[in-house]
Amino acid sequence: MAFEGLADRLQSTMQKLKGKGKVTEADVKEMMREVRLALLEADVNFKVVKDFVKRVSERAVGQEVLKSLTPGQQVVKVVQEELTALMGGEQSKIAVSNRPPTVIMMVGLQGAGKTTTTGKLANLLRKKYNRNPLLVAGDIYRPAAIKQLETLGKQLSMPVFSLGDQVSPVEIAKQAIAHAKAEHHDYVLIDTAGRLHIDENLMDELQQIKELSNPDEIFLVVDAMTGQDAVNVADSFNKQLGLTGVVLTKLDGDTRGGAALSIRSVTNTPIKFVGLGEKLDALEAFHPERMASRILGMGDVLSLIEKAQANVDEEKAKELEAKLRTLSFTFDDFLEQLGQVRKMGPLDELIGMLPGANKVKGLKNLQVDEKQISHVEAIIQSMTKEEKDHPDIINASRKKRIAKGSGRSVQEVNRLLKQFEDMKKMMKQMTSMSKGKKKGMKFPFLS
Ligand SMILES: Nc1nc2c(ncn2[C@@H]2O[C@H](COP(=O)(O)OP(=O)(O)OP(=O)(O)O)[C@@H](O)[C@H]2O)c(=O)[nH]1
Ligand SMILES: [Mg+2]
Repeated sequence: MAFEGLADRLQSTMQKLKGKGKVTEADVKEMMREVRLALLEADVNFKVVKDFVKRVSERAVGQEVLKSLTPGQQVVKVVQEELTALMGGEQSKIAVSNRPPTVIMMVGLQGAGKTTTTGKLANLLRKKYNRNPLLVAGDIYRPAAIKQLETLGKQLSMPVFSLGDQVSPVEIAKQAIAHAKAEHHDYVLIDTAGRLHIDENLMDELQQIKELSNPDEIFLVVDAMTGQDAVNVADSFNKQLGLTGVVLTKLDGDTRGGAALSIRSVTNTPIKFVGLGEKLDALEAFHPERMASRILGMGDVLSLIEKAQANVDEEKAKELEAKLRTLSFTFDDFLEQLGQVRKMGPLDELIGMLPGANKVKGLKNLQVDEKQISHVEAIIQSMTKEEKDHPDIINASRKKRIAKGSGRSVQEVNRLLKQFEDMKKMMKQMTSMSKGKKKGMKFPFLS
């Protein structure tokens, strides 16, 4: 998981202070030493670390913190606020031109994820903002580049504008924009060629595309795994071309986090989106505050709720909720719910968003095994309709049959039956507790 080392270290440092009724300047100093090391180890730019530590220290030894009733918690709050500020404070929105189309240029080094991100962004623009983007194949240098974008366009059922590899990218951009106007596309996303390092010829070309197409956004796509290099790359691109935003890709890998924490301060360019996987829906708007909370183990409940809303069928959720209330919830419903939770994404990513997930022993190391879910599904699928509706009829010989049918052991069948019973009990308590109060969607499987 990204940021794991940093999150662990910061959280254990904060933990020491949190409960303290009295915090001294020496305590703060000690904590800041650890914070400093944690950030450096996460590959955060040293100057950024220095400024950060200075700001937090000044605020943390301030009267309003030390004299407060909960100084430990106040210090944690200061760290959270400063981490948020470090990553840009407010979420940065994507531009909308008042003279459509809005033109976005994607630039960056080779393999950073430009082409993939172009596809993902188009997908997000359509899905979330109801837009009608045009993809533009502006990389004429890498042999398979045009084909790659066309394949993405096909997967998305979206048009890709291409003039082959014999027309200059500047001309392609120009014609693409004219085409977009004629066809009423409201966004134009121009994929450009990658470069191994900052290369003058290609930079000139980007400059020309920029002058001619007058883009509303120039997004630098950088690989989060490259840490400090990503920051340097962002700095030079920004100086030479002027960026409006950064897309940080491959945050699904185990990046230490340095790039995410340094880019904004070093280049004064906001991170606008993050890439969280290879699939076309693995792009999210970047929220500094949520990211800071996640790093500090306060959870990212907002993102979790958004994910649920985007992926869960609301009608089905209501139906399930009603069943839970009346306790007529069966194994078939359970199966249905597993499917819904699964649609939200890899489980360990979801668990990472739960508050305190890092602290619960076992939860973190429990590599939530997608396989285990398949096992649960297999067991339920081996039950008869009657068994699913009335699990109490499942006796020893039925258990054996179910185990055999699903290729699992009788112990596993037992465990699932027990979990299901426990869950129903828990729901019973919860529904009697919250009678009358309207609750939102529930995911007993996760809670
Ligand atoms: N895990 C993960 N992989 C990603 C992400 N974004 C892109 N990739 C992968 O990174 C590789 C390179 O992506 P491309 O989109 O081709 O990169 P590019 O910048 O267009 O590369 P060039 O055109 O050669 O300069 C592909 O295998 C992508 O699937 C991400 O957020 N997470
Ligand atoms: Mg590419």
